[in-house]
Amino acid sequence: MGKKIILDPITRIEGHLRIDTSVDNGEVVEAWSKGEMFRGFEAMLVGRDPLDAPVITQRICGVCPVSHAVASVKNIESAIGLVPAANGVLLRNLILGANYLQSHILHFYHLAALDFVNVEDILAYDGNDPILLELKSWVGQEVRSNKILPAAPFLPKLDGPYPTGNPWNLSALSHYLEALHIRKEAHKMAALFGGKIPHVMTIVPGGVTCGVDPETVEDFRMRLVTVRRFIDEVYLKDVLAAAALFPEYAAIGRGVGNYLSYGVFDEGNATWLGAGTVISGRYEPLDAGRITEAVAASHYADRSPLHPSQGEIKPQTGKADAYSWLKAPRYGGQAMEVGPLARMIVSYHAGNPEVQKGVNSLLSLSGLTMENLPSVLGRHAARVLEASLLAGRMEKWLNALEPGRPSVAPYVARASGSGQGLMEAPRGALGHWVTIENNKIARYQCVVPSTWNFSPRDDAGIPGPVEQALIGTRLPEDSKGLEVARIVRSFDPCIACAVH
Ligand code: NFE
Ligand code: MG
Repeated sequence: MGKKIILDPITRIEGHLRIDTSVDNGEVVEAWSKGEMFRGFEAMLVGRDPLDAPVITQRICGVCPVSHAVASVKNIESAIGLVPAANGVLLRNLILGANYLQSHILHFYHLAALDFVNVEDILAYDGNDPILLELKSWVGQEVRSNKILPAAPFLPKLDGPYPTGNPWNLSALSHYLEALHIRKEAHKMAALFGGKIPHVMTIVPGGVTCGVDPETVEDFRMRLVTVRRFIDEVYLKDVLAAAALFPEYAAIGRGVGNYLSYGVFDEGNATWLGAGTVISGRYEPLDAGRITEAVAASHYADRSPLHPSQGEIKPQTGKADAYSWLKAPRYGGQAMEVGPLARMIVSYHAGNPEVQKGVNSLLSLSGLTMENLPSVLGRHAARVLEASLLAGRMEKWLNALEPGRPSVAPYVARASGSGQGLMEAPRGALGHWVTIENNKIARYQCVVPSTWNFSPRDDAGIPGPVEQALIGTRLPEDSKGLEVARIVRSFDPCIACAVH
């Protein structure tokens, strides 16, 4: 006799996500990913000046605003034929890089790692370390009052097997606190060149308005050293510890097996992390003409499927068979996984030597293999690898800045045109498309990383990547959905972005 496991809402993520699963004979046989809200950013942009787009689209999200700023200015630049200044491109990489580091650390320590931590175990520890005492006081209060305290978001948690008496529990919780300070450093880095964060002020079509001041460059460099040390000495070790403690998660949450990257971090005419797809283990260059969005299972009356340059916004409640406010992006009709794992796999197959070396070293350290990299553990491992490689690369971009040279090219408006801005946000492939008519935005469409990963079924009935990652998962008899939550969070969902 089958049963349903419903997680509603999924907590410790961005936005409103509900996951339904049908379980038969201890196995997930069906899964539905449901975005539970409508927002309307694309509609708000119609009729506005194109220069409003980077300002407004950043407000889609407080976690990845820099990505929307970069996608938006690339989009406008492509529509009006503007080439950004070299310093501006480097500064964008640095602001975006700081936001990536912040986001990856946030995801591991503050959103996902608690899925694997025996929080109450902390009460059994002896010692006078101030962090231990602080943790014990919070967790003790939570356990006694049996409710969530604002200061300590560790409990309640889903029932299930957690490690007891293992140093991992203390390590993960104390690094939860340290990671808050490290994220503050990363935020300061983004604000040094971005003016403020979240929602930076300086990224505009043509470049970055803040200029290159040597003192600010050195301030950024010092903070990067701190963040990089944390990634290489703490974050990486904690991911490896989780891999050693939960080896079964190398075989859980495999997913769709197709990977997409638009490429990110501009360097000359190329990107540091490359664009392309890997389908059935084969690399192909990116063809942006193959991107579509379908709405058969989505609450929209749009025509379906459509290329984003022709995208529509016709919300429709009560539509038969619709179960999500996300659309269903597809590439040549296929569901594609996006995100750090996809970027590492695409760059690896495209022959990026730095990524190949990093992936090979990660596999030997973690005991993972190329075959089980697509998994819950593989996604966490790919994320920390990317953070580590990126922190190293940012040093190069800092060194390439040229004080005294312009960081922004003059903006000359065009009355009409159309453009696309493709880049990679921390969570994966992000595209913005614009049509300008009579100096105003006539159409603006975003197709966002979590829209790819958390998409519902498409017109052909093909489930989205997360739905496919859940189907086939074996669950213990008494499961309350902990395994489901671990798979879902490995994709780092942001439903605020996904619906926009
Ligand atoms: Ni709201 Fe975002 C990232 C974008 S995800 S976090 O990363 O774009 O869908
Ligand atoms: Mg959209």
